[in-house]
Amino acid sequence: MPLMNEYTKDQIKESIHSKLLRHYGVELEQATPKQIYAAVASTVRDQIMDKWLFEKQARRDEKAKRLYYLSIEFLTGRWLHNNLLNLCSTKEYEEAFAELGLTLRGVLHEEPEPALGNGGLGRLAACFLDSLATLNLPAMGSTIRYEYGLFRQRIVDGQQVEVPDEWLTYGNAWEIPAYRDAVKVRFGGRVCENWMGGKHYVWLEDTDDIMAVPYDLPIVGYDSDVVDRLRTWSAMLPDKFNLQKFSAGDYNGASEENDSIAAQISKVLYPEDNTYNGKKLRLMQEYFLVSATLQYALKDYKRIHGNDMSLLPEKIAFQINDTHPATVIPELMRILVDEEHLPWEEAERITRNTVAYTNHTIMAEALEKWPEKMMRETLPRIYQIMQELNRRLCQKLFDRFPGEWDRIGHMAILAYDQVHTANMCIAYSKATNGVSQLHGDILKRSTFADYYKIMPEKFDAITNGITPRRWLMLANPALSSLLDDAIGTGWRKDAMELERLLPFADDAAFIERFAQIKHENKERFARWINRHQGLVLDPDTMFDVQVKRLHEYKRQLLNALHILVLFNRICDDPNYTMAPRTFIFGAKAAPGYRRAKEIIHFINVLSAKIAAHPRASQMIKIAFLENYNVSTAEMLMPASEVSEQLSTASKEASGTGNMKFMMNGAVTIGTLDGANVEIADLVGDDNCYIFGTRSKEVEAIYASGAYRALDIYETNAELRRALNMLFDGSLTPENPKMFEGLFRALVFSDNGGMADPYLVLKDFGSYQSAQRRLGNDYLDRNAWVKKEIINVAKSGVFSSDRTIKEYNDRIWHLQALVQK
Ligand code: 26Q
Repeated sequence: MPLMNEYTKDQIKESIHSKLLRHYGVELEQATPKQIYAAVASTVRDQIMDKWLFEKQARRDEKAKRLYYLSIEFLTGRWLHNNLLNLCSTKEYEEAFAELGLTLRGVLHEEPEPALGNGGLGRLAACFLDSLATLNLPAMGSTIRYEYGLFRQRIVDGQQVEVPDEWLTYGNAWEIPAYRDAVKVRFGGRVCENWMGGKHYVWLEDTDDIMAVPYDLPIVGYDSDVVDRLRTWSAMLPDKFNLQKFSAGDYNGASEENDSIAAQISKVLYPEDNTYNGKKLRLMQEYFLVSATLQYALKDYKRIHGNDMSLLPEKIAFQINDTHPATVIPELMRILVDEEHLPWEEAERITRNTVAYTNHTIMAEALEKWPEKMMRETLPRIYQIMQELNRRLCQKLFDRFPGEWDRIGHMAILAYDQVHTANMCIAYSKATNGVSQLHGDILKRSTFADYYKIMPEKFDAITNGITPRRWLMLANPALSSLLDDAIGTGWRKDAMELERLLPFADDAAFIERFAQIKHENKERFARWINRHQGLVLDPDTMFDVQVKRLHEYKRQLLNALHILVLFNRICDDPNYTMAPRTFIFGAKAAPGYRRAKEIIHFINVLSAKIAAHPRASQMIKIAFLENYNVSTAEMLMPASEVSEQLSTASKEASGTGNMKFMMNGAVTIGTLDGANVEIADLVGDDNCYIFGTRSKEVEAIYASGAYRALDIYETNAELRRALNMLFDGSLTPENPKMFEGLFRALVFSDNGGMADPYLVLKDFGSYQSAQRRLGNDYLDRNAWVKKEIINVAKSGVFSSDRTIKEYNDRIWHLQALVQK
């Protein structure tokens, strides 16, 4: 039973007026849009606070177990609309706004975009919090309060330009500082030890300390009792600088040098996605998050459960989102051994049973491996503990694999002068899970096969999910109310009820209404992108969409080359026709990822080339969306008809954009990779377009090296012609060789590696025929809409509520807090 905390329309109006007056000394008429937004947000915040209190009290009264979800990224998207929705108060606010002469849209627009994440991994964390709160489970998300989130992307002359993301300029209306939970995080220093009274004491001296100050963001569940929180830690200089160093005459060391790095810790989110960069500041960010979170978690534990640490696994779960917070393991050991004076074995038992690890990638370049030297210098005690963890692990490995040094080296925590964080996470946690069924299988049979052999019980796969609140109810209100009319409102709490839509896939009147809503959503998107970017899109063309981070393995290039081939056909054959299509791209490239930036440039050059061709531009348009982010996705998903999921099979651990498209009715064209495999199983061959090399074959190709892109280049004339255009000047006469690098990477093995490592050429033919089938099928409008309806009907399993229930049943075992 949700608590009674709804505000009436009149209370809302009254609150907005009085906040404007008291906070800013203005009447509504003089207030700026930002002030109005702030007054509204503050009103909603008041409304959240009684549930917030309930969570705190209930958790204490019931001595409930709590989850800490540690993630270096939380890509939450804007909060106001989501909070109104989850409080079930949208209608009252809309009515109040109408009487005040405001619009919901206008107020929502004033909220800055919180971009504290790169992409999939960070967005997943945000969907998980929504589901945790909705299911009334006690949980805290924990991350860094980056002053600058992911850069904003501008496209200038077809190329990406990065602009700093100053999202905190006007403050954050949702955050609640919790100064009394501020803690000190210690870096560097010397490890000291002593034996006294039969006990071993270890401590650090001369450390460089940084204060971690928490700011909490309320996470409102949908129609639920619980408000969870996302704790964001901000780095601050301790009020007194390092006195010892100061008195030893190291003035610079004491103030500027160390302090300047300290000041940077929560400054900016690293913009690399799926790549490890080996920077010391990144390691410091990770440990800063971990140490602050653990210190707080244990303080809270003691307050509720007392000083007996043995109960920890029953009262706390730490879920680590990829290896980025991996130092949870040695940090927990450090606290239990050095500060709580537990025997090593007992500390190890507690740690193993409290921590669980999710892996999000098999890409070698994304696996974190820290130089041992950097670890020793930055975190000397943590490094020592890693050595001991490693020693004990290797002993066991040696018993199991005597003499197999290569294998042991491969499984060790410390080897070849590097710290292998993934190995530590597997060996010293209670569970390692992949994020889709296929990804889980790959972890077992290849990436972590050796570990799977000796600890099979730890490995699992829990397929990712997305919250239907943000991705269907908030993003697509028109479809949501059509669903209510057809199958009742039960799907809003239990997404599996969407299956009840299946019979409507053959209902002519329903098909008509569904199609109309898709069209209106396309119009809405076209208006929106016109306002924001000046692009002109025709909603009567097919909207074919690929939006995600730019990465070679995601193969935006496959899509673009296919468009180039279509373009050439139109140019060659005056009678060539096709159903007009708008190809929509949105993607940010990591600033240092040259190849990815070239691909963005290429797409934009191609876009301009097509636009300049009188006949081609009637049939094809490429729209490159600037600064793709959560808010853009919310507008775009409901307007999409084709979802492009083209990753080289085995490379995309899951994908979650694929799920957002499906839930809004877009039909997938994709490889059998990540969660696409599950989408294809659910909807069947008639309702998606699968192409390309299967993951096992891809693995076999990588193992044997038996693939020659050049053969395909030589035999496929159409493709060859398109590829030649990358360097023959037909696209960029002013600089003919502009994209020669792209060309060479696809056809030649310049750096000793395999040419075309992501198999773009190999999969081209198969992609082309899937596209041909799709294009033909689209012409039968009713048959196409039926596919869209079936996609929506089958998307319920991708609700993150299902994902969270699986995590909870198999790993966390949290009890829901319910209002009695
Ligand atoms: C690591 C070290 C230093 C700097 C950056 C990083 C870093 C940052 C972000 C490494 C990886 C990431 C992001 C990874 C990511 O988003 N992975 C995606 O996770 C999704 C959720 O599970 C999956 O659906 C996607 O398949 C996967 O690519």
